[in-house]
Amino acid sequence: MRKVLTLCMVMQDGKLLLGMKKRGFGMGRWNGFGGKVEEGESIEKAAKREVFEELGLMAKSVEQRGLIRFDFEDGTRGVEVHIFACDDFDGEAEESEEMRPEWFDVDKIPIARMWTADASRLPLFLSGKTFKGDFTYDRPSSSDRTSVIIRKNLVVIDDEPGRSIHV
Ligand code: 6OG
Repeated sequence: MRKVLTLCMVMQDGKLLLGMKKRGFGMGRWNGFGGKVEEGESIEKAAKREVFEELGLMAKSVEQRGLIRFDFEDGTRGVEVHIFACDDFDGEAEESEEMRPEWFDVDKIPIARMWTADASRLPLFLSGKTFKGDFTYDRPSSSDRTSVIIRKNLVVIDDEPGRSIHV
């Protein structure tokens, strides 16, 4: 089974909060906040829990905006990433053992230091669209090497934002 992961993009006053991943998968890259869905936990609840664990923010509501499956040609197991938006939260973003957070103006997003496919999905996200897709990378990124996209498919779906997206 593919790992099910959450990724929450936190926004406020037109700025996007990103975290520099300090350890583990995707270390050395800016990303949203998230992680594995636990057994018996809803994906939405996992998204809120991870935002609290990695950032100390209490997400009051999250809205699902994307679902992307990532595979790796090198045989590494693929992941299914459920992407959420959150602009309704309590607290201040704080650095954790996993993430160093920073607010970015949307025209100053450090795209060169994010996962390669983020250059395709972030503009859709920022323009309010809901999307789904599949990307295949040659292998997972490391802090000194960006993954190369071998295949890609990304579509905007017309469903109402916020409802569950099925692949
Ligand atoms: P942990 O397993 O460290 O959570 N994630 C990805 N994010 C992007 N932008 N691109 C990918 O392409 C990703 N694969 C995983 C999901 C991993 C975190 O990294 C995200 C989780 O939020 C392959 O707990």
